[in-house]
Amino acid sequence: MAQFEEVSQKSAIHPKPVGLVLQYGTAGFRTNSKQLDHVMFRMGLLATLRSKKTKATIGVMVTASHNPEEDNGVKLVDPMGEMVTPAWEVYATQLANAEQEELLTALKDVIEREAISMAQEASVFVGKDTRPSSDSLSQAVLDGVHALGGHSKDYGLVTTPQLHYMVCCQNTQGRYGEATVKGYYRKLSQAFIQLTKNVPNRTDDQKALLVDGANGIGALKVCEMETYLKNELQLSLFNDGSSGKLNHLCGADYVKVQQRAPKGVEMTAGERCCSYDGDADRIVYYYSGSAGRFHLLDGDKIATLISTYLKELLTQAGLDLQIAVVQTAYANGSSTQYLEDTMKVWTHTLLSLSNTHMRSVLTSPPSSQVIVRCTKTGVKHLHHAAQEFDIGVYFEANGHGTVLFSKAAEKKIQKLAQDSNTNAERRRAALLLQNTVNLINQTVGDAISDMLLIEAVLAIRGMTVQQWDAIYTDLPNRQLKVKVADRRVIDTTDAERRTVSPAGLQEAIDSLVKKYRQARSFVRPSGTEDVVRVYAEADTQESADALAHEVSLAVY
Ligand code: 16G
Ligand code: ZN
Repeated sequence: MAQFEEVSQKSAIHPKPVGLVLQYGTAGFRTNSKQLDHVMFRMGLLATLRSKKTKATIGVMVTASHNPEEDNGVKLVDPMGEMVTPAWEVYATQLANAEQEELLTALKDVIEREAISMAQEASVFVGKDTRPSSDSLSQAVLDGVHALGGHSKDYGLVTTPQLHYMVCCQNTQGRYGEATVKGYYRKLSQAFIQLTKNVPNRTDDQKALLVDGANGIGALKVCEMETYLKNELQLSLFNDGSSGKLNHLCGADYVKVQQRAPKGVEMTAGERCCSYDGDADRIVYYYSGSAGRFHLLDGDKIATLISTYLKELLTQAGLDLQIAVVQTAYANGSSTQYLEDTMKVWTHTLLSLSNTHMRSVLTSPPSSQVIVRCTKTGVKHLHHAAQEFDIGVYFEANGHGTVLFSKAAEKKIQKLAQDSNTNAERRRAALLLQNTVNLINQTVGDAISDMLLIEAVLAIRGMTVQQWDAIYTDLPNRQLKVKVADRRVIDTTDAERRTVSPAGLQEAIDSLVKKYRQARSFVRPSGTEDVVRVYAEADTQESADALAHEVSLAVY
């Protein structure tokens, strides 16, 4: 077939280094950019097949997120803007690792197994981050798409969540928004302005935010967005890519892991600051406290802020929607405890404090608790778990997360917001909820959208960053990496909180943990690096450090 001849010819321009084996990991392929040309071409092919199979537009994002600038990577985006389904991750690995002369066989194998009609049209959206290698690598993706006769739209430089958004907009015929970068800015900024416009007396100080763009795509895109925000948010941008290196001593991952401010951000005491990662799908906040002490507000603090805000609005609106927070093993023990215990009390308090008029409109009292779930690391696991609830707030401690609303929940909110017979207080809460839905990028974690949401919540609740931080106090914690001969010998269970192999390891961890107060520790093989990760928390930093160290020795 002519189509396959074209694939043969073009694949010769993107040859695979003999013997090279790569894995579609937690978030796609990720390695030194020099090893990826053939992978990109082949992901162009696979995305085209996925598009034919789903009869929908598929996305391909060229990025290696928070990895060093020399690396690159690629991930596929499914029709609703979610990460590609696991069965196709297997195909991705098979296709990437087929030697040059086996490529057509591997391709035909996918076509056959998925019973794909090659006559079906295909459409693929492609985006890339700011790495020097991203230009030629995204071109290789496009070559792959065209070699199989697929249509492509090259969005060029976009954040990962922007590309996810475009795919979702396209496949929902615009119901989710317009599939353009401008459409994205318009939707989010309108929602933000609607949310904040009635907040009384917002001072310039309250509107000011320092942003560390990690010298990456997020810096570029937040700059483009600024005019749409009409001074309702005043950003001071650092690490904008004009001089520094991508993710080098800056960005969300650096700040979270090192627990210190990024290079180049000039912050004065009490100022709100945030950092994006290299493809702007993660965000963390921080500020400098008294005596210059660094305070981090990570994904757990973000989830707490957002879920308490949503819970409050649901109560005010009298909407009985179930709300859950999905975390991973990395969630700080204090955050889990706060959500499980304190929120229950808090909601009761709120109900008893509410005025009689408000109580009278509550047909049935909202369920009093926020449900807390723990899943394995990786956005796809959290996203999947969050889909089970009316409202699922998911965040990894590293700052990757978003909120999902079920279709039924969105409808209830919309109906109430439009109901002119509803009393003013309920309607106000429903309108705030509606704009909150519009502000959130539900396809995947989005640093820009999350930033706007956090800023809106702080404004609406009249909270300072210190007050937000004081909701609960993090347990001191430490993360370490351990190099081992083969990290795959470690097998985990219970959402990665316990090991089942090698034999004896969990018992060793258990007895070490017993030595410390409020302690917890776990180990897991990384899905993105050839290391084993160790996490420990305890009542003091010294104890957390000591425990992490002792557990890492047990891993050898
Ligand atoms: C990837 C994941 C992130 C996860 C991290 C864990 C996505 C989009 N990204 O970056 O969610 O926290 O991997 O890395 O899923 P690790 O397995 O090396 O600890
Ligand atoms: Zn990222």
